[in-house]
Amino acid sequence: MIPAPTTTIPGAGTFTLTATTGITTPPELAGPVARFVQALAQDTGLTLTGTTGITVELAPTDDVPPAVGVRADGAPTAGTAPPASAGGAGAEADERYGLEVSADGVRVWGSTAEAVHRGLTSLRQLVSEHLQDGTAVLPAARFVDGPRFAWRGLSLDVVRTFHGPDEVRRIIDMLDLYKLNVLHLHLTDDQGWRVEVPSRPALTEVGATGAIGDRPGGYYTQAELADLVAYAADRYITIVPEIDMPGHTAAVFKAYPELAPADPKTVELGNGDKLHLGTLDPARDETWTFVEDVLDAIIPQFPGSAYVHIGGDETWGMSDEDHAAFVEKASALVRQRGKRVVGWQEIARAKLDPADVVQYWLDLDIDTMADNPDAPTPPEELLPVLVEALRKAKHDAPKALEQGAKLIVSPVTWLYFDRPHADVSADPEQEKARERLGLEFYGAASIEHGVSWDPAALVDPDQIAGVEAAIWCETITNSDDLELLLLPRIPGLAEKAWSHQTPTNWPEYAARLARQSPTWRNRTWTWLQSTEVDWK
Ligand code: TNX
Repeated sequence: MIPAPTTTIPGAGTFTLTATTGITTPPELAGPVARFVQALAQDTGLTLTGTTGITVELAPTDDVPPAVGVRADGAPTAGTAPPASAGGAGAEADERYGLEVSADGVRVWGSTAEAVHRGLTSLRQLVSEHLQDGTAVLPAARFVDGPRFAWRGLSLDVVRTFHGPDEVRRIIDMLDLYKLNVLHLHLTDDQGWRVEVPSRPALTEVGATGAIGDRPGGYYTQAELADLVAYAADRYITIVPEIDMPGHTAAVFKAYPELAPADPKTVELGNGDKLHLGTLDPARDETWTFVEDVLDAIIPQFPGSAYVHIGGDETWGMSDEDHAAFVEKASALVRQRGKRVVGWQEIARAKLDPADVVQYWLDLDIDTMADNPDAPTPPEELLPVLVEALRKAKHDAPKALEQGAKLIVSPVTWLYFDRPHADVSADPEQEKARERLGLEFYGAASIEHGVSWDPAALVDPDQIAGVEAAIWCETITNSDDLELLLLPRIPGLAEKAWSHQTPTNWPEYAARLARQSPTWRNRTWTWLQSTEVDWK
């Protein structure tokens, strides 16, 4: 199984699961059970039609430690008091479950429907691993399991390449299979605006038309987003919206030129892409009318998220004072609307509230990265603007912690899935795609590299809000490209975010990873067929 369960106790005997197996369930668990049956059929082709064999029930499992960090839906994790700030969902969200296979049958339990859902996800993986000709002979065992971190996410860039709702649902399915519970949608950036704001129609009519180069633009209608939010919520995944401000706003300026600086400059990056230097101006009233219009339209579309991500990153050319003024006012507007603030680490240069969450991404030390074998290799000549950004970034995480905020761990070195793959594909066609995918200046990273770290070695676990990977789509042109960079990296993310088992033993992990491929094949997910893994 991936992520590895907290405890596994082998038993005696086996249970044989076939299409004539069925599930006994109390009515409160009918939803998770129906979705399990459907997902198992998609994973394996096996449709359960019987009435007995698997029993699910609501029963507490507190014999593994509760998760550390915060939840994106604002619910307190097991064992923590509800946070005082507004926006919390109230009810405790305990994800810990038990799963027992014995000669008599399979039992899955947990104190919440969410916990039972996570346990049934483990059962999907067990069945897939043991299935042969429509029969899964499951070895008896008792698993008691729970997450290490409460926020386990993926940040998805839907701007540089627009990914439509069908593709986003495939990504949600991947997150679900690996017990990840946050999809952070990067909805706005220089190249496009991807979400409807009815009071600001030009954002979608004008701002959504582009992407990088001549790739098609696009945006999610309110109805499409509502469907995605519900699809994710059915799988206990929270979609957290990001509105990136005050930088990365060229699409806003295209739609509403009156918000743009007098002379917005760009810097060519030499790879067909460019940095946009213009930012929203905190000194102008029209900036704040705009931000309020956007927040008032976006927040109701994500009722399950206790957080709004305000971006705050890479405000090229903006003074520190203006950046801080912008972040503080935008954050206040978010809090006034009952939501908590999350932002990229640059927001730590402003005054934070201890309930804010800061996403730590720039783990690169400009002075030592050239000698660090794990870190991306800096190009010979970094643009001066990037050197300056890296020098400042060093102080962000300490500043966040000094202010009492927690960190989402998203280091470029370990969790930027737009690093090229170092592993070679066994498939010649795929090998061609691999060679053009990922940002060259990051340097390539192997699948083994992706599991050879520990979040707790970077940040004290008590100060970790969660663990989140990021996929940026500058080099990605379609959904095959996207999936090729995501898989097999997503399971590695889950191993770090959910599993308590650390360090990861590569041969043991690679064997578990190999057993995932039948499900991926059945799901038609594209994955890097690395020659380092003995795929089934
Ligand atoms: C930095 S990470 C960015 C993105 C780029 C990414 C490429 C962050 C907060 N900003 O705008 O797409 O690098 O990896």
